[in-house]
Amino acid sequence: MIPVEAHVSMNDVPIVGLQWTDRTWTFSVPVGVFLTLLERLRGAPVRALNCWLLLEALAAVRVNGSWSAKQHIGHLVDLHELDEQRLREFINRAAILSPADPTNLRTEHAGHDKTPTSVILHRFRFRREALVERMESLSTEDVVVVATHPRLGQPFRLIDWVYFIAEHDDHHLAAARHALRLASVSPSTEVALG
Ligand code: NI
Repeated sequence: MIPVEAHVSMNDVPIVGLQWTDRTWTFSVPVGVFLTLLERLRGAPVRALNCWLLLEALAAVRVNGSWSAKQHIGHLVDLHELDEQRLREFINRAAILSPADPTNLRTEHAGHDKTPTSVILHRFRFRREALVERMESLSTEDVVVVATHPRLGQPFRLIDWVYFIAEHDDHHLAAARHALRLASVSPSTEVALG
């Protein structure tokens, strides 16, 4: 059992979310969990919807210049083309995958904050379903094909990349929830809500 003192002191230290690019990776998922990972990818838009059962206006609020909840989910939509491209690269046995834009310019200029949440969610679900459908038809041989991730400089299997996407989804879902929480207590929210 955890001593009470330890429990109290743990409560005193808030958990700060790690920056995505600060994460380090050990890839070891067995091929047999591929379909489990596809369920995570398929379920991300539904979990994003669950995240948004709050005021629409809160979802567009940016606190201290950080991304709004809409931008976090819109970012997952923006990455769809890169995901499709990387899937093709794995299938075509490319040595190295296409890089992501580290500045996320597309998300910065996409206008997600002015787009209704229902539209962002529809785009996310539609595109994600298409990606998962393609992945469902892969063979065991495809799932273990290796390519190098350009930013990590680390070779990984297609199944490791799918795990990477699932973790990236969760990273932004958690960040969207955090942005909503910040928006709900921020003085600037009153302005946003008019
Ligand atoms: Ni990201």
